[in-house]
Amino acid sequence: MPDRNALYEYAKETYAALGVDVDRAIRRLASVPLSIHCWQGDDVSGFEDMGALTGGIAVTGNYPGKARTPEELMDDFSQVLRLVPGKKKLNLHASYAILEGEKVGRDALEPRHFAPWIDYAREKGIGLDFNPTFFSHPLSSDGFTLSNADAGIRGFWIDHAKACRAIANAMGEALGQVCVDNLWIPDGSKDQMVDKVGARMRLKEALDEIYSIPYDRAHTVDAMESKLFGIGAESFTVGSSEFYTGYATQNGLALTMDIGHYHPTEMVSDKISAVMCFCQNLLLHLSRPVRWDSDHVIILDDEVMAVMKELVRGDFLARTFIALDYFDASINRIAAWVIGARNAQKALLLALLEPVEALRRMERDGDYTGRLALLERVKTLPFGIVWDRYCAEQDIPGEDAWMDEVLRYQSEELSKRV
Ligand code: RNT
Ligand code: ZN
Repeated sequence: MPDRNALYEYAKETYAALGVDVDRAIRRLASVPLSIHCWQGDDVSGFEDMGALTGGIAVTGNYPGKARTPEELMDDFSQVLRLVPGKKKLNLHASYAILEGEKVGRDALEPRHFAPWIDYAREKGIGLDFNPTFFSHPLSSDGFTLSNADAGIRGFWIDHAKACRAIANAMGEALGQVCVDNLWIPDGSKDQMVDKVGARMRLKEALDEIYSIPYDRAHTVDAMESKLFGIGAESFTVGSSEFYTGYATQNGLALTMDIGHYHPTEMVSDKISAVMCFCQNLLLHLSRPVRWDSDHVIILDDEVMAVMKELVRGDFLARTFIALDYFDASINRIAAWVIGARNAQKALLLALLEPVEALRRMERDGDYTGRLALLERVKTLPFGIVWDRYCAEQDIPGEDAWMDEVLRYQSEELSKRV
């Protein structure tokens, strides 16, 4: 068997013949941050003791070893950091505040309640992203938060969203890199809604109030995430795709697109080049809907690869935030994290290795036969060799080795959590 360097030289030459600079692709890959969600580690439980997960999302499975405390979640995430190459961020939800016995409502959260997370991120040399939590709470039990007809309940959630923006701003300032604050609300109705516009206008006014306070975009960027339906809210969703596309566009905010939040034949990859004509920033939630918005671990599938290709082909990387959003409790949670995070990076590497210039030229010249032939040829290029090299350069276990680390951690740590 040839040595690894010889293999890499072979891969480089193969790509170079198509006009692709592999070293450059690897350098670019290493510079793009991937936001990894904290909530895969504990099935979206958080640390507030609010009881069951609500808001129309669901985690299934009972694989042992779930993180029960901030310390355990930090330990588990540190393990993930060791097994995922590239630049990483930790994505937190407000429900992961570390209150140490203090009784604090979500409307009164402050940056200090996240100080241990900020210290953790600083120590690990990673950034943070943030999300207000509008679910799993008594005041969201009727299915409406920012669009609630009750002014008192609406006000509580407006205050929560404002508090979260201040926290995101503090995180960004403390770490010297932008902290994206992503707003998703579960608001919707199980059965037919008559006054749809009433709910949507209440949401619009709530957002106007929430975003009235300006923050430095170097510290925090505001994003909003639409959805098609939730469990128990199948007939109507207040924050629909059109609603937030309109709001984000009109107000210069970032739009969040979650791969699982559209009709099954709609593809986020097809939407990116359209919304980027109007939106300054895009936040992607990489997820995998199986039959419904089931939030399975992302695999290296057509849609994840197509999304990354769009970002590279359209030169949108600098305006896009890439985040993971899935939760599977039926398999080892560290592995779930690592598989998804590595797949996101693999998909991005594949996109960076695409001979875009050659493909563009063919398209411009009307050579659609050549374009199709090259798109198919690319699929059998020695991508795996480049990926292995990238992991080695980053000092991260390769495909043949990372699972051993997960199993070791499972037997030394996770198996003791009963
Ligand atoms: C819900 C949204 C949202 C959540 C997280 C936990 O459908 O996708 O992003 O998954 O906020
Ligand atoms: Zn999402």
